[in-house]
Amino acid sequence: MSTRTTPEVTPGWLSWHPNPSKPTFAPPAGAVDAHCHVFGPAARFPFAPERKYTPVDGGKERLFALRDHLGLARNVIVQATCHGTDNSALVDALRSSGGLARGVATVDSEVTEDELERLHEAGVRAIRFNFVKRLVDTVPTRSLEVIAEKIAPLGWHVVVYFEAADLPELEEFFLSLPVPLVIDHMGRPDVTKDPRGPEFAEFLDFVARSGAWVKVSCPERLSNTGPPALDGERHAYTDVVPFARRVVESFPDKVLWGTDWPHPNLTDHMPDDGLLLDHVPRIAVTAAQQRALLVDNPVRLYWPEESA
Ligand code: 0GY
Repeated sequence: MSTRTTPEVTPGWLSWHPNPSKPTFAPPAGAVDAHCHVFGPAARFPFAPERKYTPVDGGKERLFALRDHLGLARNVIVQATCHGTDNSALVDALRSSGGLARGVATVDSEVTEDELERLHEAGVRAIRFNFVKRLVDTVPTRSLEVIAEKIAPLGWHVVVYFEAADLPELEEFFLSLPVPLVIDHMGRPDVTKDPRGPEFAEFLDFVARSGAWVKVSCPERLSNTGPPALDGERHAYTDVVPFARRVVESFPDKVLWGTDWPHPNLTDHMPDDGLLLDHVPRIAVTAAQQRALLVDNPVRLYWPEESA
């Protein structure tokens, strides 16, 4: 008999939207949700003891049902900090996806070649380095360098998550990495600032210098104006639009998009995932931009064998 108990969810935690709307935007065939997570279920895949939050379960079945509901074809599942370096839930989801999901794992510097091979075989193509202090304890730079050196021969990349204010001190380290770089959520800009002002210009300059890929994701996390106040109005998170549009216009072949389902650590509202998809044609305004953002770019990065 199992002795596992279900841990108590973080007080105030908002669960995923129970009934997302159908988007009015029809994504192009083969569209990829390139940033989403699986949480547990905790009874089968316990959360890490060192985690900073305990979410409501958000398992693979629900994720794959959302993919189909939104008219998307594939997922890139990113290891969430609540699972630490235990990638079991991620690997289980990848293996159950019938090839429709690839993954971004978290490992420590002791990871063996055999373990990396096992992850590769399951569909992992990247490692995530997280620098957001409310989510993780600091990992020494040398350990991250060791990980980057170990994954380079596999052709993997590193996904980085950081707060905008921390980019100046991280830049040199990022530029020294021997693998491609993918930046989560546009480097978390302060969207009360001018999208053409010096702060965002510095970010765009870093992207140009580093050749990084950028996820134009998480308007719900970055927005101060929030979702629409009126039922039926589908134009949400308007303050984030000019930032994301600028990234898409500047780097059309290096942008990625994702839902961020099940949306960890949101305290004021839970987004309707259908609305999030309706955000896409506002930030990628031409059919060519939409196809690059949703299909060609993520396939090049996560299913490179198909674009060879
Ligand atoms: C995201 C954002 C967050 C959390 C995590 O792994 C995580 O716990 O990424 C956040 O709290 O901003 O990408 O899901």
